[in-house]
Amino acid sequence: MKLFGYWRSSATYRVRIALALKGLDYDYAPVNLLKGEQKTDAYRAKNPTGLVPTLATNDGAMLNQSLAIMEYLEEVHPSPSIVPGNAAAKANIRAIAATIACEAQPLMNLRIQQYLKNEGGFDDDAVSAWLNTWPANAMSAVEEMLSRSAGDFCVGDTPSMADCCLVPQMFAAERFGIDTSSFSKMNAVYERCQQHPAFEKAHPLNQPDAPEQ
Ligand SMILES: N[C@@H](CCC(=O)N[C@@H](CS)C(=O)NCC(=O)O)C(=O)O
Repeated sequence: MKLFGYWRSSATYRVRIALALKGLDYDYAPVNLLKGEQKTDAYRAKNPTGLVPTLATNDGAMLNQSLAIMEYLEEVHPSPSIVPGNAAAKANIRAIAATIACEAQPLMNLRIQQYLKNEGGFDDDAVSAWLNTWPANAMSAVEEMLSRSAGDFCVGDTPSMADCCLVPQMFAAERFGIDTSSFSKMNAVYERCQQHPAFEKAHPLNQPDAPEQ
């Protein structure tokens, strides 16, 4: 398998965690978002959204969308599971993952922040207010979801696809100055995940395209 991604991309980070939790090896092809490599025709031929990640599978498929890629990994390599438990637990895992991937992260993505600044006339304070409203609202919903489902991890005591989404979201929130101080459950899970070897392996700073400093 080959993963096309970027060290600091939260959607790529999700897939890296899933690959690491399942103990799967893969090649890595960096796509430099700051240089706009995601917008080239060559990359768009692999992923029409012009976003990372993309996973090229061993049997020639070119997969887009981090949630779909993680579901693919679960189908093809079911053990260890990243969607464990009974039907309700699985639904909770997918709901937390979707709330982060569909409701929070898209509203703080690079191209959205660039549009707010370049086309919308937002200064740094206005962008910060945006981030602390829209993505933060979705994160607040995740905090409530965790109060119903969390054990050591987002749902129960096993790391799952929900944690694959939560950790990159918390990392990005730190980076963009979203106030997470009231999200005690999310912070507890985030801290626990960071002690886990799979999450450590997937950390942005441990990727080959991360800058040395
Ligand atoms: N829904 C997509 C989101 C992908 C996404 O937003 N990727 C970001 C990095 S985390 C990206 O490629 N941004 C480049 C840009 O905005 O130009 C997924 O889950 O794969």
